[in-house]
Amino acid sequence: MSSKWKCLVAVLAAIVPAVVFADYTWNFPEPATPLALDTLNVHNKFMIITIVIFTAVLAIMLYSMAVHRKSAGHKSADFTGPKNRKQLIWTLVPFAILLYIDFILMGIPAAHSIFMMEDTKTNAQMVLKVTGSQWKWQYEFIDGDAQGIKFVSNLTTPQDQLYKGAPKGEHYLLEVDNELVLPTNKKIRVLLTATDVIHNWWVPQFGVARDAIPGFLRETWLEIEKPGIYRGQCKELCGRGHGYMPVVVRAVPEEEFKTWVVAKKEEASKLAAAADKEWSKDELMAKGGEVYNKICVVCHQANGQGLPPAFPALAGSKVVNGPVVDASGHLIKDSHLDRVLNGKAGTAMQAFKNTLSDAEIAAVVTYERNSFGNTIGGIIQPTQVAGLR
Ligand SMILES: [Cu+2]
Repeated sequence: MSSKWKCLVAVLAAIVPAVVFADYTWNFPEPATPLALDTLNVHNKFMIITIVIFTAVLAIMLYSMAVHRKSAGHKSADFTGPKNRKQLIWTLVPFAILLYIDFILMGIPAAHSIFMMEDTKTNAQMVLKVTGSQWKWQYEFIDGDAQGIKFVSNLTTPQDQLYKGAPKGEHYLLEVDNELVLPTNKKIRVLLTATDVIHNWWVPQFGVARDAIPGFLRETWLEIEKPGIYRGQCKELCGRGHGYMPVVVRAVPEEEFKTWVVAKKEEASKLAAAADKEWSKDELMAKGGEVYNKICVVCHQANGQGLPPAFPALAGSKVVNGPVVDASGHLIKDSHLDRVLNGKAGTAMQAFKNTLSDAEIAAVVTYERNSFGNTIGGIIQPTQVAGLR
């Protein structure tokens, strides 16, 4: 072997094992649904086919270039035009091979995957509605025992880790307060929409990533085969907090799911009862701080200074320090409470009336009016919010 070839072999010997035994994270995560498995198989099959074609074509090219080179005495052929039989065959045979590979070897499995993806209804046993909004996911069970369960899932990664350089936790940016709990081995039809901009509900292990578009209802489906915690993210750039709206799904066996449904319903009725009682200022401030640090802090910042001009400061704000109801008890337009309930059109300030409870809204408004140096002093009761919605 010439020294050039020896050198080439040595380089390949160094690279190949590194590629073969590369870290698993270079590959797809372990599929957890039939859909993910099917698309993974399609991917693997395509990779093999393209590697074979690439190797064969490259080998023929390199061989021809090396063996039939000019310096070895070869001359270029001068035949041309469609009437040359040899040239016609040289063109049509590879064309036929590629046609076969594209339509049969690759086309059939790809079509199978696509039909499978689109078939959200056959044997579906449950319907889940997922709504994306800046920057959180809302889940709602539409039918069955879990019907009526509706909650918002917010990022829980602490502010210190996000902004102050504290060491990152194991599930940095992939952790939430309310995980979506789903039963295993059940076909779940998932309806997707959004309230503001386009988001995308993506869990890699489910093989599912579908845009959630405002004004449209789109669908996909899941059938999770193994209990466990599955993490994903929004996959459509949706604004400043795009990286702060993870998806966390806890898949549990049917029985455990039923227990969760009962507990979640109890929690909801407790929340409803809490909205009816009179809250003390301390209770409102405590709850309000919790809500603020989960939801408002992304834009308005922990110190209430905001990030002007897009995200105005709450500290010293005219709106926050102004009245919320007029003399006859009606909600004042563009007041603090109106902004929180109904949002402000044309800005990132969204309406929270559908995603926060009366108690949460009363608490967070009270908190903002009595924090960051704001000293308006008054408190807002959940019952008052209920009446002004
Ligand atoms: Cu996003």
